[in-house]
Amino acid sequence: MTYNSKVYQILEANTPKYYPENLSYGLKDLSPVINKQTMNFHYNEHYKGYIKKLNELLVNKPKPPIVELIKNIKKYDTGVRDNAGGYYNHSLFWKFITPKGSKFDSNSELGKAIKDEFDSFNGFKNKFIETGKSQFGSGWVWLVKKNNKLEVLSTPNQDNPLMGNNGRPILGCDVWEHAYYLMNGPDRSQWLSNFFSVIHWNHCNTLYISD
Ligand code: MN3
Repeated sequence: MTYNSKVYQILEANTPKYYPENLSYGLKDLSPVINKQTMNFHYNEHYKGYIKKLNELLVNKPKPPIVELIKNIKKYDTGVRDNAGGYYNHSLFWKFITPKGSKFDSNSELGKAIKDEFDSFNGFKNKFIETGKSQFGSGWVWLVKKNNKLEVLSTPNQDNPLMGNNGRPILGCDVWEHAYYLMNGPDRSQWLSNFFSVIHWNHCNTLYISD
């Protein structure tokens, strides 16, 4: 059979391209900050749902690497924006956290940059919590690196800072109700505060120094 590039392109375009990231811990391992039921719904229902929908929306269409799609989101409609953001944001989020957290190292590159930008770790923590609390409705709060500086900002829905060229995520917290309601009810401040005890600071530092 001769190689037919047109047929190959059609097959390629129809192949699901986006897959869930595996978790490096068990669904119950973040408990009590994130209980097993929340992790199960969040990972198996919400996260996999965004991926399934994204693959469906882009069937017969090019499927670039997810970070490229996110950076070029203006070329796509709202459905792709929401589901691609949901996929990418959560893929990042599962790695921002680890059972019991990893110790914040004030002598790491990220630790020094946080002190430079926010005066102290607590200055940063307060700003992150306050920004997450102030995001009206569903969204995310982020620590980003932009022009070699750190900034804290929030995004609505499943938007990612890269969609608006607003910096590269170093840390982010999901402030959708599905992320915390089973543990914290409507108390988003408590969720954001508890989130600090499961942050994977070693991973965040690796992201910070990686460019
Ligand atoms: Mn979520």
